[in-house]
Amino acid sequence: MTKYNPAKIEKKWQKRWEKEKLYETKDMGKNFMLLAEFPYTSGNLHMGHWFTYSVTDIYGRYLRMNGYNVMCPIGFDAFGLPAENAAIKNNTSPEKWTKQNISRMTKQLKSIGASFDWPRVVDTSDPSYYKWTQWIFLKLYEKGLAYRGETRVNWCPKDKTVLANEQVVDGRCERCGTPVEQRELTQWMFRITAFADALVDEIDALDWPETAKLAQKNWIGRSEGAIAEFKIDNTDKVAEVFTTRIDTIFGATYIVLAPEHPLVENLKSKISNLKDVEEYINKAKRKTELQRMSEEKEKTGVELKGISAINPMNGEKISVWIADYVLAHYGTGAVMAVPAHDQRDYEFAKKYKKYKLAIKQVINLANEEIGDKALEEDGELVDSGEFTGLTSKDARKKITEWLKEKGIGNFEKRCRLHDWILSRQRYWGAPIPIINCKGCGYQPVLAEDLPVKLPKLTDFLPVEGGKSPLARAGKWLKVKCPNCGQPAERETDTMDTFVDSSWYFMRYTDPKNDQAFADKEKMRRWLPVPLYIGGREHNTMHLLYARFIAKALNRISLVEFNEPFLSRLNHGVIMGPDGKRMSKSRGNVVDPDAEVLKFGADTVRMNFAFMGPFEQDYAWNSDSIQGTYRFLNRAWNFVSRYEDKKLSVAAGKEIDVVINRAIKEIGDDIKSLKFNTGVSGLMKLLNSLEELVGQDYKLEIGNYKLLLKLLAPFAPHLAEELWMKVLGNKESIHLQPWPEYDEALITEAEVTVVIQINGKVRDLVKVRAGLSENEIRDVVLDREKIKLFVSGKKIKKFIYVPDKLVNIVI
Ligand code: ANZ
Ligand code: ZN
Repeated sequence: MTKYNPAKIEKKWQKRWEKEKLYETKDMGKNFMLLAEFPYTSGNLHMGHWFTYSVTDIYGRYLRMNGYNVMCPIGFDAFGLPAENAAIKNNTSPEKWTKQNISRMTKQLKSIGASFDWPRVVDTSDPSYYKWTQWIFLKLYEKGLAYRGETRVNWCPKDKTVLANEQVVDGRCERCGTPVEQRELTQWMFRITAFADALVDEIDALDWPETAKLAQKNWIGRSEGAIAEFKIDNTDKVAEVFTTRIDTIFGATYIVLAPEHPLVENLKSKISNLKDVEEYINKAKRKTELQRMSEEKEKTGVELKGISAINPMNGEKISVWIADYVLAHYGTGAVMAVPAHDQRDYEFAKKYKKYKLAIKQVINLANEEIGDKALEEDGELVDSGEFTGLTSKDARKKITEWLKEKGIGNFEKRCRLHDWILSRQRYWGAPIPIINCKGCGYQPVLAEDLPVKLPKLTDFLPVEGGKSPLARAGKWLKVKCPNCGQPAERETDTMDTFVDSSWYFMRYTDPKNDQAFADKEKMRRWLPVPLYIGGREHNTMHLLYARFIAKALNRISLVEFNEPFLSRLNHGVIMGPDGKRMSKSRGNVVDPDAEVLKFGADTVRMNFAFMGPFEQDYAWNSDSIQGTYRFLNRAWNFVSRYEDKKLSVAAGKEIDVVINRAIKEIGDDIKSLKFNTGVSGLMKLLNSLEELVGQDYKLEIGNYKLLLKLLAPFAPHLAEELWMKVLGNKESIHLQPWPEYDEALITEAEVTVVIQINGKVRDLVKVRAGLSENEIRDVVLDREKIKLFVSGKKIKKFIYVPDKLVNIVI
């Protein structure tokens, strides 16, 4: 018997599988694209990548054994700032840096032993890929879904580029930590707001974690309300406000405008404290949106003296202010302030007490009075003229109708979502395929002239005035206008890398196509993606952008699906052994390559599966990996001994029960993505088999084969080696079907348990009969639906009627 030596067998099988094209997918079959987020080309695979790809691969192998034509694609998200920064620092080119990283990461990815379909690999920085990123941009441009517009942007003065809101962390650039400034710039944008309703309404039908759905809804921030006009006294001007609480309008005791609101400019001649006002405006302009929205921050503002507005409901004259907590680009950039019922307005009115901003209660709530907080809930209207006595809900409808009749208001929906700014003033991205002609304006590059290739440069520092380094590429820059033939210039902005990654999964279906971004028939066979696995940090941007691009392409009939990812699984984060996020500065980074050298890829893969539910975060634990390694050694020795003993005669019923139950349980676990219990199942199975053999039972070869098949998705190299070399098979274990089980041998009944929260039925769950209270508690609290209700709340009581009902009191 030989000793288990992963170093010897793993490389061998990886090479052989690749040579025999074991995981190269054909288009026909029961197709299943098992998508895991592709890596950014940072140069190194870290624990998070290993976690994602090894666990995803377990599922992929299981599906393949169950008759699916599984595609496990892989690629590289290869454009982006770090390449450029590294190039500047190390005096090389972003291209070289990226290509080196790709080749290093390819080696690392291969060492996982995952069933990646390598010939389908995509590299978003390759001209054969970004040609189609550019083509998609042009299609959207043609339909008015890409446009150029003036916008206030976050600007990093060090990286000299525009940042998305999400790339600003605590007012600083996510990448380099420099405080972010605000600038007005003309930028290329995608009209994602045109799809806001669809993006909200169509997410419910998807099989996604509720947390991800909620994150997108909050991000889009749709709210339904009304607009109303407040006349500015002694002028022909009006301030139009957007409110979700028009029922409180009788309590509106002043108006607040965003500092950038055009009315301020228009009313200048009437403002008596103009100097103070202008000073305030200048200060506000330097803050980011997030700083301005911050709830904790003390509210500041300044009154526009000499100006007053008129409350349209009761004719009262009220003062007009500007304050930076009112955002210029949300709603109408103006709010009616109701200090009695809005906390921000309340704090503001208290702060500027000396101006006597009245706090006028117009909503009654049973037994509640305004103390040191506004009364924000719905209630019954008081002091509200003819609307007194209505509920808030009825009043919102009636008051809006009243305003509408008078022509000074209407129902209105607004979204917090802004259009997607895709311009980046950087080099290492897909050039925006536009030509700027003095006579004809912005002209699209002709489709036959795509790709607009990145020119070779030596200097990647941004050009003064915030222009992309491409502004330095003299020769590349000068082209003829495709419309009039006169000398013109290329656009020098490149695209946000989120554009590249918004469609990469489509390219996997047809990665070499040079006539289309992907063939329609091929997309029909593979898309939409049935399961997408990735990190929860992508709940909003990447996932939202990909949904938008799918919807936009669908609207222009380029794809047939309207949602790209039918289900989504968010994996957890692997922390350092100290339970903190792994980082070089903390010195708690565990390098997966080193672990592979010590234990082999099979152990590392299996250990990830074993750590716990895929969705949760874990601290790296070296005991657990030792344990997994010992288990694989035992499995190796157990099967290896088969040859020594030459066992032959059939085993008794006891073995059949053990094995049939294992097939079902391990299969069910993998199918429902509960990989950790799958591994425990395997451990249990091996224990039982070892015991039985210890009691002098004899196993037939079929039992050994079975054990290996169940092990194959988790430890593919070990299983293959034993399958071929010890049990003497000729065809790869990874092409074998998943074993079937005999239902009759697994007699344990299943029951359906009703789950209630505070007495209301919220969910049902099928479980094995006879679970204990602790067992059912784990099952119940792990359910997405239940988590939504329970998370952050205290469980007062957990009532269990065995096999029938659970009631959680919170
Ligand atoms: C009066 C009012 C009374 C309000 C009340 C709330 C409570 P969401 O739900 O997020 O859409 N608002 C409107 N435009 C704003 C802007 N540009 N910047 C900051 N705040 C703005 O919030 C809508 C509410 O946010 C609106 O309803 C308005 O305040 C404020 F008892 O109007 B409300
Ligand atoms: Zn022209």
